[in-house]
Amino acid sequence: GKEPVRVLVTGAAGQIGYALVPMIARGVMLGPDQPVILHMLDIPPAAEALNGVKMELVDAAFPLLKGVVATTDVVEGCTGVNIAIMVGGFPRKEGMERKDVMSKNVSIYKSQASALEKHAAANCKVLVVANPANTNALILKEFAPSIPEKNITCLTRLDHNRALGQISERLNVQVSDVKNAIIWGNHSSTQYPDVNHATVKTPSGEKPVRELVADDAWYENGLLLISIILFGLSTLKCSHKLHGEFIATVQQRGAAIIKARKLSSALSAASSACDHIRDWVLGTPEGTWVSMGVYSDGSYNVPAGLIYSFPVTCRNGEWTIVQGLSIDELSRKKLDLTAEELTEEKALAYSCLS
Ligand code: NAX
Repeated sequence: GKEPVRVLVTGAAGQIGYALVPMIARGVMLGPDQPVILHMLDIPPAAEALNGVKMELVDAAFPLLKGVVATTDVVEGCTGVNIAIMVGGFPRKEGMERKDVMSKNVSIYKSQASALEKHAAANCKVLVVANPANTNALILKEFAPSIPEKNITCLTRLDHNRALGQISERLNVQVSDVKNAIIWGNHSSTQYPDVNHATVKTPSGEKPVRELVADDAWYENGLLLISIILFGLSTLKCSHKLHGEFIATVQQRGAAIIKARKLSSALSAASSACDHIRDWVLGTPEGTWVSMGVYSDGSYNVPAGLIYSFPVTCRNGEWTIVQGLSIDELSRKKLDLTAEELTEEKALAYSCLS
């Protein structure tokens, strides 16, 4: 059989951790023939809860799970890991200044970066989930200079999947027939969910959405047009709800979940983290791209040196930014706006270092 892969989950006693570790142990992340050893890291106040999660992992008797390391020691947690999913962080609490939250997370990510740099396996792949995800990933990159920058990413796949889900719901098609949405920029409310290049599989073949809509400003009201073209006038009765709702719905979805559940997204975040790593390691299907927060090289005139979400394809364990997509004027503004926010976050993070 294959050698086990060591997967670190930080914040493993939290609610995303609780949803994520069984998915990893079942092979959802790395495939049904890939044994895993789970490293679960949390902080001392959560040690007892963490041990409870470990007990449940043992009780679930997962055939692929070859070992569990549950620890509050960063070095022990990071030693030998091939994949690191960074879910632990300092949450923003009521009335806290942005700078104070940033400062806490900067110090967490700075020290965990050093531990990963010294103790992780060579070529360890890192996914940062904890907010502010893009900037935490940037700090991690800065303080782990020997880890290739291509190996440090942040999660925007949840937003990407939310976009696919919204298109599917509104157009009444299977989510598996929708692809190539894009999340640009920050995992925050300035993110730009872009469906200009998305396609839907229909009985008469795959339809690039732009081909179906002549109007360049289709995005604001495009879903209405598309739904009428693809699915007939019967969709008209709910059509007023489609108008301009898409971007806001995707951007505000996290808040809507909190309102409904009184807790933030957990199962969808965990599932999307598995999608992110699975596609990164095992590759994206031909003709499909996904969104990942990656170190910007200046593609699409996004400032280099930010962790920014782009459309990517993956092959042989490496992501590549999809090039050459047309960016209209509305999109350009939105790409720039979210880049500006990330530039400000970066400055704030650096000011916390000094
Ligand atoms: P929880 O508060 O349930 O869990 C966080 C866990 O991290 C806790 O067990 C805590 O003890 C631990 N922790 C804190 N500091 C740590 C440290 N220095 N080392 C190791 N562990 C540490 O939060 P949960 O709902 O699981 O969310 C986790 C993070 O994901 C949050 O930062 C949240 O904002 C972020 N999210 C990011 C998403 C994304 O798409 N990028 C979506 C979901 C989620 O909101």
